Amino acid sequence: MEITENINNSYPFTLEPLPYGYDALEPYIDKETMHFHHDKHHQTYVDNLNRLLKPYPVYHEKSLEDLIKYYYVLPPNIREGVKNNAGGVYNHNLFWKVMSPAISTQASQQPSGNLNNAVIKQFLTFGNFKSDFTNAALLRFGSGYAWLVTDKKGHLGIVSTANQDTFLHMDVCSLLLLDVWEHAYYLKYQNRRSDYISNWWNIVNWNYISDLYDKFIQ
Ligand code: MN3
Repeated sequence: MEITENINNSYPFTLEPLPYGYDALEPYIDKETMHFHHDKHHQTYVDNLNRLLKPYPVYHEKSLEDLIKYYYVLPPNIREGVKNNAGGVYNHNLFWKVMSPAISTQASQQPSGNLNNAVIKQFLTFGNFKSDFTNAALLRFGSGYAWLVTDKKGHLGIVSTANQDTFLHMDVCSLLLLDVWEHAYYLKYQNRRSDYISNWWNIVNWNYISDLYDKFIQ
């Protein structure tokens, strides 16, 4: 399923703007971190991807998703670079969307509808789910992400990936992801990844994620 709503989804790729202001996720993620994370790190993935593809017009029509899924057909000298940088573009496009400014109403603090039912069925409580996801994020060695994914039948899975790997080669939909690269939290939290994670739950956009789930399951 194509869940990246990039208006320019082939070469030259452009940086998707944040769907909210740089300070919108305060106090959980600070404005300075968002500027660095989006304007520098995310932008660098976009720039590197364009630089690698520039000499190869034959790949200029390929979508971001296809470049990631079929990276192995690319020339060997750009193969790894395209996989990593296209993954970086794709994952950050997803990451901004799963967050939203903190809202104090109880309803927005957890999933709703079908997704809520699936969480309860598989994890018994929302608290268990949060704790499993938190562990996946904490135990990710080095850089990477924690994910909540679903298959077409609506079965949920919590997993973690290294670097900028994606789930595009599998028949699952990524619902929720948490960036645990140090660049995502170091300015505010330094080495305290666990504080970053526990604060991050306040800004998860459950309305968006519950909607994604409904669209993907059959
Ligand atoms: Mn990042």
